[in-house]
Amino acid sequence: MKTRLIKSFNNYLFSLIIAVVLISCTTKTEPALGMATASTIALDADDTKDSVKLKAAHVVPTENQYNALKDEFIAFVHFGPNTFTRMEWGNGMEDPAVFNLQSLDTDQWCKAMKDAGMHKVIITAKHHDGFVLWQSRYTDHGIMSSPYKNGEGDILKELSSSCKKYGLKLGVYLSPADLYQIENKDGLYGNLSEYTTRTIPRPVEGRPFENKTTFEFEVDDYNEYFLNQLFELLTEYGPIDEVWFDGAHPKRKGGQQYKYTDWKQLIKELAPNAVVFGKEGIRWCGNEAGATRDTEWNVMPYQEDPRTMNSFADITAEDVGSLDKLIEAKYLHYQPAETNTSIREGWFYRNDDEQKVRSTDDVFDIYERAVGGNSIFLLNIPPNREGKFSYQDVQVLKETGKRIKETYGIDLLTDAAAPKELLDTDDDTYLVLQGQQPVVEVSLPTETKINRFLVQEDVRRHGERVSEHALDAWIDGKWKEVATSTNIGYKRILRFPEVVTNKLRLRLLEYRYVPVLQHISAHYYESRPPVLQLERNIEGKVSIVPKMSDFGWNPNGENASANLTKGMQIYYTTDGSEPTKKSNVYEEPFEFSAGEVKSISEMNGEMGSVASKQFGIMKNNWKVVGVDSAQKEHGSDLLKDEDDATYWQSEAKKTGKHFVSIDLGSVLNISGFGYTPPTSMKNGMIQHGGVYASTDGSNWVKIEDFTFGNLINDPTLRIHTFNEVLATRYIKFEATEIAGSGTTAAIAELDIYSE
Ligand code: FUL
Repeated sequence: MKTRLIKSFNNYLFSLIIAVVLISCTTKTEPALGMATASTIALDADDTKDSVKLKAAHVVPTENQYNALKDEFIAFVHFGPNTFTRMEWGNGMEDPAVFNLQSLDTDQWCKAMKDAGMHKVIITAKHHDGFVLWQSRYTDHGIMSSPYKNGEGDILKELSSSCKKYGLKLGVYLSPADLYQIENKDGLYGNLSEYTTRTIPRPVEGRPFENKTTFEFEVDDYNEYFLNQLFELLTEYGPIDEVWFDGAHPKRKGGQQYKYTDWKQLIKELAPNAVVFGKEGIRWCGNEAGATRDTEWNVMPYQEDPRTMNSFADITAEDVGSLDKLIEAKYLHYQPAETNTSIREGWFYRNDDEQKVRSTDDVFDIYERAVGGNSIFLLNIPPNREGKFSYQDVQVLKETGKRIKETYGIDLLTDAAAPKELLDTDDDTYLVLQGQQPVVEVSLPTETKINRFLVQEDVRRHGERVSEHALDAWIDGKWKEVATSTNIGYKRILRFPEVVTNKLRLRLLEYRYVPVLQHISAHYYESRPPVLQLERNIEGKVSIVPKMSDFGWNPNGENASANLTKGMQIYYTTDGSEPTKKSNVYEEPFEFSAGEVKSISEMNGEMGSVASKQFGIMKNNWKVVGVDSAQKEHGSDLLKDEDDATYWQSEAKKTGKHFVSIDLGSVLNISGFGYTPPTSMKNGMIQHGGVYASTDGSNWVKIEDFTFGNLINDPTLRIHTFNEVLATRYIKFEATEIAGSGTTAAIAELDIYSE
């Protein structure tokens, strides 16, 4: 034991020397600049690939953009008439009385956001329906005409004071699209009014502004209305740190144009710290699902100068910032992405039982991909009709915050030997990595469990430069590569299977100019063996994967629990026995015709729970030979496609009686069947029916009846076993009663079990 200690101390000393040698090869404090930095840099006609690279490496964020990046995890709040009408988009003609708010608890919102580790909240002061949540002087279509506090309430005021109490920044979403101003007869949107010089804010009798600033703009009625409202929002609710301009338009009218350059001037003066979303400040990530790009550069190519542009198109392609794209541009412009999605299915609250809420795994996975992928994570939490965040949402926020704290609040490199500029949390220190092969080596005083590594470039002063990097860990006396990735930028989180090591090495492999790092840290995410899910495809191949969340809205295609539990092992059996570490190791989908597969996951020695599935006979020879009816997109083949997400659904019939008959391809001895109802709708659950057999597909003999209960509340697989094994080639299922007195029958999947 003693010799081991001495040995590891010697190793530590040796690594310390290496680290010192490495540091001495680098310049630490002198900036590594090949030209002046700026947040927008023009390209010239004679720029070459190399000069574009150099310029791209010198595009830096503005102070406001940098602060927005540092906020990392921020909240979105969608609240308004839609919360009460259960619509995603209103039509602008809603009676303000539908916003029947009886209570409001913005402190509860802010506490939940704070617990989640969020730093800012952006509220829909006005969504596309035009209803305003604050006491605007310029319209009656809003909170002032609703029952809330007899028309005296002001949600912005309440939120702004809660934000102060909880130390959160505030942002406002002011929708340029405005259906109320389009639809009502005196509406200003697209009313073809003249552009004349107008003073902002327009004085309103009896309601003076404390802020006496005024502006003169050459605008039409709607732009004036919009500027007046911006003036109210930016001067009467404390500092505003973000202004969110949504690009979506349910409707347009009269060729209405937006004079964004005037809006911008007003924002710059009244809210100097605000970043502007949807314009040159912050860009949309390109989807609303929580999907992230593997490589998210924040230096964007523009054909026009973004500093003077009036309208900005959405940037949605997968590759937007590679060198090949930059070369085609006239301007390079720093513009960080916001990854925006909702914790619920939809942007507005609808209800607590049907509107699914993302799991903590899901939210934490998006957090790591978004924040750890050079973007800002903007998560929407829609308040309910009691003016609160629902219980489930609060729990997920709490648990996500706990995971962030437990994982990223503990830096395992605190006592490590490595360049101190990288280990400290001081934004003003950085490390220039000059030399043939820029490498950072870190030595830990003891063997440490690590599965996350975080690295940041000094984007504020040096921009984003690294385009390829790798991480090695010292294991069994040699370096082992544990993770590779592309760019870094503001922050990159590398996730990899757990290693136990006392030395790490970060290699910067490709870069646009001398790499300059700002911070590194190592972490451990306490992952647990995930719950498994077994599926068989139509070719008969069984796959076993961590269970995907069943959040159906805008799926981002990521398997959150697989992302979080890197380094997991799966074992399985096909003979009915309990799986253990000695069972088959699952590596890839395997062929399996019928019977039970049992599986178990293992992570770092800890075993998960057993997941099993009974697979019926293969369906590739089945033919549906009779069906009473089928709805257009729900044909009868969907009941045998091995996909629970698709289903057969009959037309409606008052009696609720429907049937489907199948040719199994040959005579088989069958012992029962499985019925999986659809989960995406509550219609068509077959709760009672009969099974028939036939040798020729036309003369049927009744075998027995079946009954399934509680299908609406629990729409999962039901198995009916026959009293006796049945030898048949043709089988018919007749639905005689549909749950909830329904009139159509539906089957997501039918399984037939052999002896
Ligand atoms: C979209 C809007 O249409 C949605 O309602 C929501 O506000 C989302 C954040 O942006 O474009």
